Amino acid sequence: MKTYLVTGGAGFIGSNFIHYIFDVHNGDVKVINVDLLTYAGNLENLADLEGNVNYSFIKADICDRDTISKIFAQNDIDYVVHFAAESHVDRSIRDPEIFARTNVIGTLNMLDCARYAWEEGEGFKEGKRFLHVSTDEVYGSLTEEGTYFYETTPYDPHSPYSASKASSDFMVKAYVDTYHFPAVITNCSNNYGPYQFPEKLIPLIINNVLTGKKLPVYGDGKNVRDWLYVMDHAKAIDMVLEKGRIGEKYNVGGHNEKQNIEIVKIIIDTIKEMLPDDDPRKAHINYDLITYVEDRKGHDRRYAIAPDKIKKEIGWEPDTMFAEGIKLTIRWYFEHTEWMEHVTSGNYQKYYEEMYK
Ligand code: NAD
Ligand code: TDX
Repeated sequence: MKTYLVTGGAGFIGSNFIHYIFDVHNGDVKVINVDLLTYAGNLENLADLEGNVNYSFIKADICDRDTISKIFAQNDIDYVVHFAAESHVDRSIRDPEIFARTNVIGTLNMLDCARYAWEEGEGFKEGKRFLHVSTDEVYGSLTEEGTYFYETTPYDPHSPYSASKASSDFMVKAYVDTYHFPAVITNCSNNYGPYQFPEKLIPLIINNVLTGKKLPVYGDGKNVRDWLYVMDHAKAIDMVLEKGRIGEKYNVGGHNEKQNIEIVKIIIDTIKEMLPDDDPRKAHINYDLITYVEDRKGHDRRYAIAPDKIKKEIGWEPDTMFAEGIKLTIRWYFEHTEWMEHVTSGNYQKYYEEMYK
């Protein structure tokens, strides 16, 4: 049975990934979830795993060398899956420093603690893997239609967020090149699905439609993102851990490019379609809620991933097409109004204190 140290497992993708691996490996995995529980981390996302002997949670900062090295000393970790990060571009524009601390220094600390724990003779113990979860934003911005980000595309980050992720990717590369450290990197496109914090476009729009608020669209609404259902990202990570070559990087994406304004309209239409006719909210849900607002500073125009390498080398394919994934996501938010209330009201802290008192 493999032991996974998952950082940032209480966040959006991390919590979906933990559910995914318990499910796909029939519970035959051991997971240690290390998360600082910032505003973006929520243990409610994993409430179903409380009491599972193969799952444990440790509240810790990835920058804290003592605590992280103790976790390595006390557990025989096979795989590190490193999600923990500050992840929101708009926050990075307002407050860049925490992005450098968490994303760069935190990644360096995780790498170095793993290096010391896994060292054996001149090399590293057999079978160990450090998977660094990165983003397509490190490649910069595309303008011409039909062009894509490949693994060989030079890095050209623009926001403090993407610059911090690019720096952390280079730190991973440095560990591979210098120490032959057993790391791989995945660079994924925009994810959507359950448990995503409502500061990101899709859950923000769903929540605002359901509560009758304006729908803020930055600039002309024609910026393009390449959307992937979060469980398909989890599947890619699981497959790269098993089959990826050390020192390689793998782009992850499902060729699903959409302009932001298209996304907003799809969500409005889908919610209208899914709500029962007698739902009083239905009458107020229409395109008039769309409000064009000031553009994001340095707003990247278009992202589009070429996933050829992961498909060819690893055999990964996405399972959930957007038309289905967006319905699954909206349904999840319909059914989890309490979750939304907790994460937007600060009640979550109360939940945490009650559970861990
Ligand atoms: P998220 O913001 O939902 O979750 C981040 C998690 O990290 C939270 O649980 C938070 O509490 C934790 N965390 C933050 N600082 C920490 C620290 N110092 N120590 C320990 N834990 C800390 O983010 P997400 O959207 O789930 O993204 C996860 C990873 O995937 C990030 O590295 C992000 O760059 C990458 N990524 C995200 C997307 C996307 O579309 N969301 C796409 C590609 C890659
Ligand atoms: O209110 C909004 N209105 C709007 O028009 C918000 C929150 C966003 N937008 C636009 C900005 C982007 O063009 O929608 C697009 C998507 O925005 P975000 O959801 O903030 O995602 P993005 O900036 O593309 O970054 C995301 O994908 C890559 C994640 O937040 C990153 O963590 C990931 O690395």
